[in-house]
Amino acid sequence: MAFNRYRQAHYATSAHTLDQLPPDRGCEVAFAGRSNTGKSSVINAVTGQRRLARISKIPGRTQLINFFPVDEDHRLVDLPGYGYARVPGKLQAHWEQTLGAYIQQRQCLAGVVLIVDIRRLLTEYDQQMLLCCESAGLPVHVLLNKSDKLAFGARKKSLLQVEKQLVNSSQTVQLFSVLKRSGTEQLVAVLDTWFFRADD
Ligand SMILES: Nc1nc2c(ncn2[C@@H]2O[C@H](COP(=O)(O)OP(=O)(O)OP(=O)(O)O)[C@@H](O)[C@H]2O)c(=O)[nH]1
Ligand SMILES: [Mg+2]
Repeated sequence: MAFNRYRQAHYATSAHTLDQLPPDRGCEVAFAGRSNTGKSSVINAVTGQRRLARISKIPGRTQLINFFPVDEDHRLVDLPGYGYARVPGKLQAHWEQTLGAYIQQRQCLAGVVLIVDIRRLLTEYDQQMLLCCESAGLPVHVLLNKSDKLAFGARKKSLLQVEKQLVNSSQTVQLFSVLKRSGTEQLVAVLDTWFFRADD
């Protein structure tokens, strides 16, 4: 197995508002997506740590922006899920605004991993996220997570369908399953490109 530096990740801090973010230095990759698609589970899978990010069967578990430094200059960021109807309206609006502003303003953000449930494909919110990232000049890598829930043929079909919905050539997509532990190496390769391309 290829070297995975993300195993060194640890929890550092959380933010509820933009003024609580750590200094805008170094390089960051954010994990975004609807509630309950598996953002926190993917962070645990890629870091090989079962309890680094908190996961839950109940949507809306991650309610803060959580920062996981890999080293002094590189951080993974677990974002609260969007589009969960049962989160009170005021809180939902707060997060929609905060996430939008984070993506547009954060200078050290190098890319966004957008996690979707393969059974739902891209929702309207996800499509807005693709456009938001495009206007911020950020690459997006879409994970079709929970691919264990579909048979081989249906998985391929979903992959082709989402490929067609991407809005530019810096947006890519792959199949992923936390449960089956599949897709991690491909994801690590994308993270390495975003984080370390400039250093090589
Ligand atoms: N079958 C299956 N279940 C998964 C997979 N990934 C995550 N889950 C389950 O999906 C549920 C939600 O996972 P989380 O990682 O908490 O999702 P999240 O996107 O961080 O959710 P919020 O923080 O609430 O937005 C949990 O019950 C996970 O065990 C997967 O690949 N396959
Ligand atoms: Mg979460």
